[in-house]
Amino acid sequence: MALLDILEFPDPRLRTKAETVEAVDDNLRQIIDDMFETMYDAPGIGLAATQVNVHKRLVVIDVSEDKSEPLVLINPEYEVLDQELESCQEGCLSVPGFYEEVVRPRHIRLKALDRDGKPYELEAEDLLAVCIQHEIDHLNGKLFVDYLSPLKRNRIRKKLEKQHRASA
Ligand code: QAP
Ligand code: CO
Repeated sequence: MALLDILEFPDPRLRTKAETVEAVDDNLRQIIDDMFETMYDAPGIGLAATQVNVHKRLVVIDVSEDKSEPLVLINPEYEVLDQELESCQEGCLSVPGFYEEVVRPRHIRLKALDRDGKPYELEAEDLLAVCIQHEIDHLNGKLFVDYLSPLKRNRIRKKLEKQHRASA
């Protein structure tokens, strides 16, 4: 097991579109284990492979309070189940220290492969639904700050760039 480095906004590598996973093998399971360790260490509730500079369609999520509901999403897809929207305060391990309201559909159906490569489906609402959408955005090179006004996004970018310069 190993902790992985997390890319931070505005790193251009976060804009990479991830590739479909062709084989769910031990090599991929090693990355999955390292991603869970990295997410729990942070601590966070979701981490996409893009954030650790692995450009495969792979996400780990656990929205429980006690690390009891680990979810692996390989090649995930979702459909919106009803038109109801919900505003949720979102954060991101790639945008540390910033939290903003984002509006998204509140009820979705997810289809993905699990860590054995087996297909599954689940319906998700509220925090889990938001988290799934946030993480799948990462696989498409999209960040929650893209939903904010350019003014807010640029403020966040400048503050993070300043921190990155200070720690370099
Ligand atoms: C995505 O984000 C998410 O700024 C997962 O300093 C977040 O796990 C979806 C984190 C909220 C829905 C609602 C953020 C940790 C963790 C930070 C995370 C930080 C330390 C973010
Ligand atoms: Co994120």
